[in-house]
Amino acid sequence: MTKGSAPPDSDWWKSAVVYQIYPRSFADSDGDGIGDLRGIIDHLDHLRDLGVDVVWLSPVYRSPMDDNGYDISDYRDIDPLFGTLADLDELIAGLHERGIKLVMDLVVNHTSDEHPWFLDSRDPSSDKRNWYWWRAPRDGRTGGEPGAEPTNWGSFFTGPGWEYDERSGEYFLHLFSRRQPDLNWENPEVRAAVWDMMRWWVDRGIDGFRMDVINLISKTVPLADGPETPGTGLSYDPTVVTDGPRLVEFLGEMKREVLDGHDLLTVGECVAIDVAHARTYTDGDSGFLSMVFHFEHMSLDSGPGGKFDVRPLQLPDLKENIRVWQDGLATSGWNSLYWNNHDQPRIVSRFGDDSPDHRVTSAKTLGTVLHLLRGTPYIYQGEELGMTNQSFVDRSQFRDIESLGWYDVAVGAGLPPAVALANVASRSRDNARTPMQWDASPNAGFSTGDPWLPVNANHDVVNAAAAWADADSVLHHYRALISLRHDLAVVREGRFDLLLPHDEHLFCFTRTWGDEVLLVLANWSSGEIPLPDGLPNLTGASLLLGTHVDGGAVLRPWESRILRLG
Ligand code: ISL
Repeated sequence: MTKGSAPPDSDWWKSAVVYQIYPRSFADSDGDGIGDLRGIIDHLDHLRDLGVDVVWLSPVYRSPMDDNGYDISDYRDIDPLFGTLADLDELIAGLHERGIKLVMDLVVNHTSDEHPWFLDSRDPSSDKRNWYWWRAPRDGRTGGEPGAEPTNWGSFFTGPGWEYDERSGEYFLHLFSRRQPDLNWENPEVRAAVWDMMRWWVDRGIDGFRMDVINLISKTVPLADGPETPGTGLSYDPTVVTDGPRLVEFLGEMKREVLDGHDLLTVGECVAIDVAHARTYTDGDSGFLSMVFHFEHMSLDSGPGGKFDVRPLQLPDLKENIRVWQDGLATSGWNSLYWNNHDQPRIVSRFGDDSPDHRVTSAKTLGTVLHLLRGTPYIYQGEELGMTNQSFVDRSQFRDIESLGWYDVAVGAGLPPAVALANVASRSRDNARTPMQWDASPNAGFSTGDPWLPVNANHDVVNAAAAWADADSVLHHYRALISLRHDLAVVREGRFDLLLPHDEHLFCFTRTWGDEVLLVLANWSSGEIPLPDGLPNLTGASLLLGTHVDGGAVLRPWESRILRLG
């Protein structure tokens, strides 16, 4: 293979592949049923052998765990469930020894309601009062009554985004759970405290930040009602709270105060962001972040009722969305590429076919399409094994605050429980959070105790030990995809051109770099599809990687091929 030109050292993340670890569900070293840092340390060779360059670690900070650690009560300590700061230092060293960098989750739109800042802020005379969003009840209304909230904003976890505090007779804002009060970024003391904390982590040796819901930090002042979502009495329109008027200023300040002078990977999770905003935030000269996570491709299989309003994906919609982002960030800015994370159901069950006949091939083909795009690919733990959704049959099996909240509101509003259950089962974040499947033993090698979320029953077949031993596994395919990115400039940098945009079964595109052209052919269906007219001439093409070795004029179910054109 030709070794292509590498990006400048400061842009090292442009040739990187990131692996996300959700610590609660990765590996449990002490038998309490919950994953921990020592569990991760025990499995570093899995990451090295897979070939990833970076680990993004979901929150391990001190937390009451109302939202599994996305509610932080101490930014500078590790929760005892996960271990200690010494364990974290050992993890950083163990990763660095293997040439892998560490990106930490930065959750600063909100804290836990047990953070000392918020505990102080509850006192109306405290100098921390203005660190959060405290507001009087709506004019003429009595605090605590339905509808007395200062604005009609809904929480992302359903229900009002305000909680009444009797002590002062005022409400505080929480765009997520009532135990996740939003910080008031208008206050310069808040920003200074966050910069200080970020510098502390950079000095500890980390290599970047994944910034939780970072485009929510600037709110439009004065806070005002948004358009009501029919039938709810609340506004669930995310654009009311995203990309606020001072966001660019705050990110610029963060860049000057913390990021400049360090070659960090920064990825901002941005709710409801479009490609134009993404370009502004990630432009190499005038931007602030390496890349953002957007949600557009994750909402194409939902109806107007939101993520639990489940609809089938139309492949042309997905291809068009990917084209818009590939083209939109082609000359300025940079894409992140993901199918999965700790908030999304498993991609092989969602966009692929997780039946025994097609699970392996469809997981490989989904990986092929994603990893052959231009941008930085993210692999979520277990994706490299083709892990599937859990089969949930009862409300009692869910642990996720968002899933439980949505189910209860939907059933309360009259949706038949069986329908609500089916919808929540297909989209629940718990699908991503079942324990990592290491081997075929009773708890999949995840824990010797009772796992906090049941292990998927298919771990006897779907597990890392089996995958390492099988040259045709999803895992080995992912390894090969990662190597292609490392080895080929055309994979990292090449221009993207979508082919056959309206085809309902085929996802085909080329990547071009100088005179080198790669053609990706992917059958996105469980049936056979003949190769249609309109593809480039395949004479002299060579197969770089495929789900099958023997090419022909028909693509078999979920077959994909990466071809170098002659
Ligand atoms: O899961 C979601 C989208 O399908 C959202 O509701 C999600 O909460 C949103 O994308 C923001 O996510 C991030 O912030 C949340 C936390 O619960 C998520 O785990 C995190 O990724 C609040 O910190």
